[in-house]
Amino acid sequence: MSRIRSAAIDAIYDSRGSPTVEVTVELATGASGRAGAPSGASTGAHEVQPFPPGGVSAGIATFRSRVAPALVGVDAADQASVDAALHAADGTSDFSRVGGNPATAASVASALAHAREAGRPLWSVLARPGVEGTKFPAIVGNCLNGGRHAIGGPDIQEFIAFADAPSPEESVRAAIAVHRHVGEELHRRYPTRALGRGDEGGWVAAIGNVEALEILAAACAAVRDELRTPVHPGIDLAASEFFADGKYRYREQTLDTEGQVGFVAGLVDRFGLRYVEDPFDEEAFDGFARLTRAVGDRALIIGDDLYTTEVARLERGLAVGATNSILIKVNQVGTLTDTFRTVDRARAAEQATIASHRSGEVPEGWLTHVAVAIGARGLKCGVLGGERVAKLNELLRLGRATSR
Ligand code: 2PG
Ligand code: MG
Repeated sequence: MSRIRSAAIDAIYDSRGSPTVEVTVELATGASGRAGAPSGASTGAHEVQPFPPGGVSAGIATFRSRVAPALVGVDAADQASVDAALHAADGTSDFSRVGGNPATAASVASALAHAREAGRPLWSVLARPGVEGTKFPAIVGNCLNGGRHAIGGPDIQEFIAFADAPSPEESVRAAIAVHRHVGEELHRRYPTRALGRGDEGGWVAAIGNVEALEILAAACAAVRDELRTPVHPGIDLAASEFFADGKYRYREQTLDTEGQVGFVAGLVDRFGLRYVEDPFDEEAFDGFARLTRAVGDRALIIGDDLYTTEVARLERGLAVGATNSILIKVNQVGTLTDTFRTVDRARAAEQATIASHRSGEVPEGWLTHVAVAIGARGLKCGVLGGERVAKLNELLRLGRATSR
């Protein structure tokens, strides 16, 4: 038994400088765990509410008055009970009274306290049936930012290095090398322009979508040669962000669904993309299915805003063959138990899972443990910036712990 003695909440800042919360859960035995919650910018319409209508301060007040008392006495070793207590204290279907971020922080902090008391790593107390923690995810590392995560960059939100080496060391090294190559090439092409970095630590440059892909694909090819390691280009289009009135509106072109299928399938073949996230609007299950039929044998087609880690939306996608992969973000649903319900369904349906950060992150490593616990195909956590490197470094530690 690991009964919760107290749960305390406080305001902290995320990597964008926006306020969020962290929760500290203390057990009767004295063991404790603390976790912060990240925040998205390109959020899916079907995510839970990150904070109640009054914002962070209202979330903190509600947590103190309603949630903390409800958690006292609950067994932290029983994650389902902890998360049921969070839902009961909230009482809404979208966590709009308590906030999905306070709920996420409490759910993870409780698991951390339990892991600490049990003397086990977090991933091992969370491991899904059949996951042994000896297979590590590929790194999904954002090297060039656009869309909502960058001012003045391309329309496509993320240009990604998908580093799929046998060991965490090699994957991390490759992702960092691609990021460096991209920066060097941007500087070589535009020597007099200032270069910046976006919300997720990738480069930002005033270039078009196709030029960004040319630079990314060349960087991946160079690193494959140099390090003899499998690293391939990928993108997160976050297409809902530039979809309006039934059309995909890029700066250079406007496409209907048919045109978008052809355009993205063409990019997969031209650049050898292995990773394609949210290539259509979040309600366009049919567009996803058409692309998956066309290129799903050679690229992961991933639903993020499409599914928002929600099992009912995943069922809709499975029914039509929308994707072969699903992005997993705990704060899209608010608790570990809700997350694992979706993960277990995805695994049963042989959908690959990608555990993901948010664009506004906290400098903590718990996401890496979630990735390992669910047997994720990928850990999407960016490349540079302390809050991104924290997750990569945690993966290095877990890799070393198993190879010892
Ligand atoms: C995404 C995420 C993270 P945000 O779209 O996948 O990369 O962005 O956290 O802004 O939703
Ligand atoms: Mg996304």
